[in-house]
Amino acid sequence: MTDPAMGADDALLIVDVQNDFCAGGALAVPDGDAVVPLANALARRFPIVVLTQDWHTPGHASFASTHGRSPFETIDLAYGCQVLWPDHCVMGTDGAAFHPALDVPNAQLIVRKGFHPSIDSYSAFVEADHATPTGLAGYLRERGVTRLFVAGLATDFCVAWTALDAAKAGFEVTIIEDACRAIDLEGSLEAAWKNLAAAGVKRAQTAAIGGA
Ligand code: VGL
Ligand code: ZN
Repeated sequence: MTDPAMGADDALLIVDVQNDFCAGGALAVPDGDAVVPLANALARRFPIVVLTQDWHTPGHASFASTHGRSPFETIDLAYGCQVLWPDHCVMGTDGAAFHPALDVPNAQLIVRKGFHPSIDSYSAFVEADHATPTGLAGYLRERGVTRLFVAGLATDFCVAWTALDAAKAGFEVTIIEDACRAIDLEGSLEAAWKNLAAAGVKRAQTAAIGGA
């Protein structure tokens, strides 16, 4: 199945293709680097391209070290259950920088998220308190976007939460499956696909996007 050519109301969102999620990074996603060439190629087919960056304060509430706990344990925070991660994507550090081979000169907006010290944000739309907006929905709406295509890292966390919130905000959402990689923590990938399907989020392959 080939998608119709991208139109003026189609946007690509490239999620968290940052050093800490790639090989050698603090929270390396298995095979995470593999999304880079796909993201680069996809970006050239879209009139509107947005990048996201996970962007935490030192001592962020999502870091295990902040609580004297071990990575991948969970903890109850004010807004609910939080997975505790190794320190990653600390604002301004090399780990928070985009992968050096990410080559998307036509990206028009970079959304940083997770910068409130006590709130995580997997989603590029609404922080983990389910209340604090990033402003991305308004930006996309003002630019006339109706269809949103999502690629990047990690499928089962930031990509999934972003896609779910995008669908909730009224966008028609497609995850470009081969341009994503997952962390897959205790069944999180399967659970994510289930939630995504229930929310009406579609799945596609890079080759079918934009009449490549
Ligand atoms: C992410 C865990 C923690 C992601 C970000 O980009 O999927 N995962 N912070
Ligand atoms: Zn994070």
